[in-house]
Amino acid sequence: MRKAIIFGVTGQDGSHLADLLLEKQYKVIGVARRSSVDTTERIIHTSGHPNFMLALCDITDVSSILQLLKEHDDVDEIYNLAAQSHVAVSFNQPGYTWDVTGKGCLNILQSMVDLGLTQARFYQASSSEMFGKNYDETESEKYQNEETKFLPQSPYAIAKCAAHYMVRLYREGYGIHASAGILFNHEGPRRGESFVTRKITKWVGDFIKYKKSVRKEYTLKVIETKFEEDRIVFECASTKEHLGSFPKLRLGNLEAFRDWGYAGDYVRGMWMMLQQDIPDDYVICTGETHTIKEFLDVAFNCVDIEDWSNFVVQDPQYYRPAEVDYLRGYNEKAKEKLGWRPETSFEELVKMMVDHDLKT
Ligand code: NAP
Ligand code: G4F
Repeated sequence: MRKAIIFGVTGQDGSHLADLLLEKQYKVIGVARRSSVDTTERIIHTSGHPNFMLALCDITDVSSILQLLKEHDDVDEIYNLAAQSHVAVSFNQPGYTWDVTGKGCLNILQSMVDLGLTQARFYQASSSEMFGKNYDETESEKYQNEETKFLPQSPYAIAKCAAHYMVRLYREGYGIHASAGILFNHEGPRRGESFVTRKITKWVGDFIKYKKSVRKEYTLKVIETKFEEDRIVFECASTKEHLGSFPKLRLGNLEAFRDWGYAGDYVRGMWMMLQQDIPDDYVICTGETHTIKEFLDVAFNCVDIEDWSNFVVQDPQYYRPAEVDYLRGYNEKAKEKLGWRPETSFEELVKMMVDHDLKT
């Protein structure tokens, strides 16, 4: 039975990857860090699985990595998905982001070398954020691929670049089978609630549930919707009695373009990279790009709201000191060499997330 270690198993991708590897009959060692609250919500369904084991380790603490790897020195595949992964947060906590997102990767790679774990294959979660402001251009399109130069725009992206170069160094310098997936944004119902896609779908779900609860409580009244500066107000059409209100959705820059795919599709790409004889770096993306405004269009359309402008407030607190304006990947290498392709369309992704947030 093949054995895999997943650093960051409690995160969105870690939980999808654990599902995939368990399906493939791996023994999975899922690594979580110590927390005062339960962080296993996304992997709760794996608890009790005979091939799944949870281990405690923090990637900023080399001794804890060494301990873990010594205990599992027969490991076949090591996936580093652990990170302080929020770009906006990285501007407020740059040093911490560096320690986790940048140095954490080095800590794992060097521990592999120190322990002589050269049989194990390594995956690093690199990011399209590394391209930052840069893209390549033909007459008809703008895109990023494996050859596009990095021009990072945040402490997060700079830490990811450092880790990415570290992977190449340990591959070439120490002969480790280390690959990096340059993944473009990927989302789904397990996405953290402060990333823009999930923030939108969660708000839509909560708003519709709230509206239904007002309707249920005031079944005999004709209800009118009024838009105030910060809130959506429900009142009785005839008496103007206040029946309830809901805060508007507060967002930052709505003009940025992102290449959004489904996380469940992307973890397949990670696994495929480690099945290759030769380690390498691959872009994983859909090849389509949409603005946040377009995401809003589709999400609000799912609940039959055609114009979202009255429901959204643009709030300067969500603007970043530096922005990544345009991300659109080119996935030919992954298609050709790995046989990977995305299976979920943009519209299917948004609908999947809205449907989930309407139910929960
Ligand atoms: P996520 O949901 O934020 O998950 C991050 C994981 O890292 C969580 O399990 C977190 O644990 C863990 N972690 C944080 N600090 C740690 C530490 N010091 N030691 C050990 N574990 C630690 O991120 P994701 O969306 O699944 O992304 C997975 C990886 O891919 C990240 O490295 C991210 O930067 C990268 N990436 C993501 C995307 C995307 O669009 N999702 C695109 C490109 C690259 P807690 O649960 O305790 O917080
Ligand atoms: O959803 P976001 O926070 O994702 P971002 O910054 O693109 O980063 C994500 O994808 C990267 C891959 O490219 C990963 F490496 C990284 O770990 C993370 O998963 O923001 C997307 C866009 C930005 O342009 C942001 O300025 O949405 C804009 N935005 C507008 N209003 C907002 C908001 N972002 C957030 N988080 N919250 C808002 O209210």
